[in-house]
Amino acid sequence: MQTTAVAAASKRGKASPLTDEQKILLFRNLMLAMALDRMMMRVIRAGRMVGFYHEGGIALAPGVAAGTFLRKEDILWPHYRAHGLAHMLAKGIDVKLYVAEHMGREAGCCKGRSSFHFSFPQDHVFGLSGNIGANFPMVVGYGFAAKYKKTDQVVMNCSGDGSYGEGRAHEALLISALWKLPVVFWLENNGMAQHSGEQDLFPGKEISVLAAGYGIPAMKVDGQDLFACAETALAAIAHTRSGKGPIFIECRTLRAQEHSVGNLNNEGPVKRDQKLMDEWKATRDPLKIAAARLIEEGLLTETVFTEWQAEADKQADAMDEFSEASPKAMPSVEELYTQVYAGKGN
Ligand SMILES: Cc1ncc(C[n+]2csc(CCOP(=O)(O)OP(=O)(O)O)c2C)c(N)n1
Ligand SMILES: [Mg+2]
Repeated sequence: MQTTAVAAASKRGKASPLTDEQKILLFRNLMLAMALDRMMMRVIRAGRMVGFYHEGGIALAPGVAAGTFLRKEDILWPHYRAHGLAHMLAKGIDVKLYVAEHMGREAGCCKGRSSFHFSFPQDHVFGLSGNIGANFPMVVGYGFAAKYKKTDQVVMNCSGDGSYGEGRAHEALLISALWKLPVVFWLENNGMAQHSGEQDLFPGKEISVLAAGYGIPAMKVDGQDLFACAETALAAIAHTRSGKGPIFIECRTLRAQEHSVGNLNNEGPVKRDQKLMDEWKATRDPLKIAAARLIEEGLLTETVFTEWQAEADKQADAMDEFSEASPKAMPSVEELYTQVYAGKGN
């Protein structure tokens, strides 16, 4: 078992491989992702969203880290929580198209037809699914194609702890290891899978030990520490790009709110620990942790923090306004058959 605790590395300060510019970029990506997540929550609570939203809350640092260092041609399967917002924003999608899509507008990335079953093919995000575990067969295919075509593409495969109880996950680990496919298995473990707690789903001590059974190296990281996550992502991407095959990363975080909007009183048999959630929100907010680090390193001041925060909120509001200004998706009967696999029949 090659589990390495890397979270401590980021606290070594100078030993960090991240440049000052990279730290600022990561920080501002996280700030914008969290501002957008808040805006999306306002929109759905106001009844202006089509379909669901699954709040990211204080668990968006791993997503930002996973997306920030990918090249355009690298393939990203984002975790469905916050509908991949943090991952895709960091990879460079046009986020206003994501917002408009959720609001069922023609300006959306899939013309408002998809809710969160969309894609950004131009950015090599070929899909996102509400079917938990749907990523696994897909990323093996992407990885196989990348290797077969002799590219040095990396496949960033992000998903939650809930997906690793599925047979598909184990098949994907096995085949990726056997064929040395360039897949990063990026697990965002928030301790919950809808109504089930981790302890009800996994008999072992931690999920990352699964990787050892397939000979895949694994690393664990504190998911609240943006820079530790980013260092881990850099190392994982370098490992995979160099042809060494898959790698497994477990980011530890917490779902500090309900599963999705409207589920507050429907949390199933697992009683959530409100005190723990409040405590994490107060003391383990990844943006505050990263800000403290940047201030300590002389890269940020309280005043600049406030300015950037206001800017991020303004950007998020502008994307809401952009979406509102676009016509509601109202496909004609003829159009219903376009861009779907099913045909009209005989
Ligand atoms: C195949 C399948 N089974 C069950 C569900 C219902 N479901 C939706 S989200 C979810 C939990 C996913 O947990 P996890 O992957 O840990 O992500 P998290 O919500 O914790 O971020 C489940 C079981 C589903 N969408 N797809
Ligand atoms: Mg989970």
